[in-house]
Amino acid sequence: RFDDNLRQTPDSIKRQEQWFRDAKFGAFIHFGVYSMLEGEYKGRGSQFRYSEWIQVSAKMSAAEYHEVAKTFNPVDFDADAWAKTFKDAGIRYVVITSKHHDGFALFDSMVSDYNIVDYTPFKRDIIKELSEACHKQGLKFGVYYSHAQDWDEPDAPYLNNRTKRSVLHPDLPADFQPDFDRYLTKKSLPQVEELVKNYDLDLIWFDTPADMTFERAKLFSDMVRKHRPDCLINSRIIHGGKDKILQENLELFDYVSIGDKEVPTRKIPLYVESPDSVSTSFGYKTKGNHHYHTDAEMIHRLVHTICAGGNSLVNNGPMGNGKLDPEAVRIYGVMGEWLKVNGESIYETRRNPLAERPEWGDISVSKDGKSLYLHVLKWPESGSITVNGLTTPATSAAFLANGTKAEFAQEGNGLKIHLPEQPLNKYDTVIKLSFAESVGKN
Ligand code: H79
Repeated sequence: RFDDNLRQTPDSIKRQEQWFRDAKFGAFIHFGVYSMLEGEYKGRGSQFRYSEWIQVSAKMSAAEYHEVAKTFNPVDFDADAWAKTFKDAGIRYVVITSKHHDGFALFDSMVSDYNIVDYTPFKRDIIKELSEACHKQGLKFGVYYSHAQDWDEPDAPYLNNRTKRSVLHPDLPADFQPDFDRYLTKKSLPQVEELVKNYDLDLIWFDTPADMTFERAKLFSDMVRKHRPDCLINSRIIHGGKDKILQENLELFDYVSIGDKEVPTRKIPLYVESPDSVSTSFGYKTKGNHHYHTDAEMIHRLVHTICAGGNSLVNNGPMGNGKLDPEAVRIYGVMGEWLKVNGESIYETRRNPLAERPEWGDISVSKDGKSLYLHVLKWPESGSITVNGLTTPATSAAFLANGTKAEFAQEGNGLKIHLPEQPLNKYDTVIKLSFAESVGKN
């Protein structure tokens, strides 16, 4: 999927370097009408992994979904409380669904009344409130926007025909001819214009580029850049999460979104972000097949993503009443506590500069290249770990957990560190290995 000779544009690199490459840890939020249903409608739909897909998984017509949307009233929504929870967990940026594939907008849109202000008793602009709360906390703020799919619009492409248009829109004339460009002109592009003009966005996260040609995607990237030149754009403006990235498309976006919940296993030549989640779903789910990751899994997923050269955007699905999911809050809390001690090995680091990913864990490096962070994820029975491929002598080694020195011996390119019997942290014991010179870039 990634040719080694791919080259990002200098403009994109500049935009990334303003904050994105140092931020590393973001919160993704999937919130909408589907949050109320928790993955099931009239006993149907829970077989899908993702609760935000309920309209499709339960085969709800647009009219049926509208009836649910009219009751969306997340009275306990408190943007300041959300932002504080994220901030306390060491999160540096937040990306929330401003419109998912269901077509329902969480912002005050003049383009379509199918939005939280005009269509529900709640009548408050969630995107506005959250953007202000996040910026007050010093967090960067972005929105997810499903620009190609829209289950409320018969003109939008339908999941590569996985779902019949006639299920969602049973009253369409038999000879209905969908016109994707009509949908783009009428709703998708004008809503993106509203978002970039009216909201203080640091990032816009497009998703699922069904039928998205270069020409169509360029309309979106031109729109964003005209109004908000520093706003980052993800690759799903044109590439799906599993697509092969093409050099000629790199001018359209700033960084690559890898697959949903994908944890990179090797170094990637472009700057990436993993859309991860605390659980198997993105939207809040209690029905059917669903589980949360363990605390250790969450920290290991974060570490591997950062060491491969990317950011981790960890999703939580708030509940229909507007409160954050308590289990997601707990998991973020665990990650935040770990980061308070070990954050130096995550924030502002760069990917592993050595040729190999070690079998005992993974490696990140400080921006100046003079300190390696050895993440010991699997405590070795041998009582020691080795680091191979070094070209310069190490000067010190210390455990981040308590600052104590680690004993090491270097012979040429190989370095051996003796470990205590027990790990110093139950998820990841980090050793800072420092050098007088940079160990090299990768
Ligand atoms: O917003 C989240 C997903 O809803 C969205 N991207 C992330 C960030 C997404 N859009 N499309 N896809 C994911 C891929 C579609 C997967 C599916 Fe399925 C295949 C949906 C229905 C069939 C997987 C398998 C989920 C249910 C069954």
